[in-house]
Amino acid sequence: MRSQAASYASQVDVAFWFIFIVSTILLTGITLFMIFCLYRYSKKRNPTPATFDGSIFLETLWTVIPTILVMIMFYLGYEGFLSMRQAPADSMIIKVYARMWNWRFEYPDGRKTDKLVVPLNKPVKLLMYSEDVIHSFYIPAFRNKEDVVPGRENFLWFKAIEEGTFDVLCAEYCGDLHSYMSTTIEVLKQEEYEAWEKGIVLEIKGEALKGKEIFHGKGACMACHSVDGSKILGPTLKGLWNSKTIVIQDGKEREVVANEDYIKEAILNPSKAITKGYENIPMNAYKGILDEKDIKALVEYIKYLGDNPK
Ligand SMILES: [Cu+2]
Repeated sequence: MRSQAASYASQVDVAFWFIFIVSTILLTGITLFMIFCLYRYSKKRNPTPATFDGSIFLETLWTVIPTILVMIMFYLGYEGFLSMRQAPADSMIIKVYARMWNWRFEYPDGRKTDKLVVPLNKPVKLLMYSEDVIHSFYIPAFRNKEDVVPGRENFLWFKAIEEGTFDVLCAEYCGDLHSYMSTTIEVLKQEEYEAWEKGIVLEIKGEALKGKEIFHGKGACMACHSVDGSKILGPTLKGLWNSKTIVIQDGKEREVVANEDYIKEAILNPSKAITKGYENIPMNAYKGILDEKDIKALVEYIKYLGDNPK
């Protein structure tokens, strides 16, 4: 049997095989019985027709047995359905964008990829959007499938329990190149996943990379500023580049554009203007700690965080 690579895949298979086997037995049994009756009770063999009265026993039998079978099918199906529609609260969120004729994935830190990479044994919730027509996100090895409908958000969650690379398909005919609308999902061990995550982030080069090192190293900027959009002591640096921000300067609100000059000033003279909504926690003044070159590198890093990958 194909691999059951998601936590609920075996439930789907149990329901499928139960229904398939019961249907096969019934189809075969009824067909054989019909053929037997045609032969055994033909007019040739039975010139005088017989009459029958109802049989309580038979009527009960063919009411009760199918009812039990159908209830078992319902139970197996409903159980599987519940597991598939209840995403654990700690699921990692990945956004999926479908369009004619490809899939794009967006990770919590803003990275975008065209194949899905997920950690092993971790619940992942996909929030899915279509940019044009109806598509259907389908991972056969995971036994899941969900329509992606324009104008509304759909979700699908899974916990991958098997390492490897599996096919991702579109299961809704969506135009000429529908059959090319496929990609893969790669399930990696936690450590490998983290390495992959860093690998992509490390695609930054040159000055921006130097800036990143200063950010984590002698600048210790990460103590107060996040790069993933979360709010800690100071404003996040994600998306800061060239954005408009309200600051409080000399007791008055002022709108600034976070360009090179503003960022330089904010590093060297941090208390001069405070971003609205944040406390004036005296940031280290970096005069004398960071030189002109370091600051230039930090600006490059912030630039990188702003427009890549977005
Ligand atoms: Cu499609």
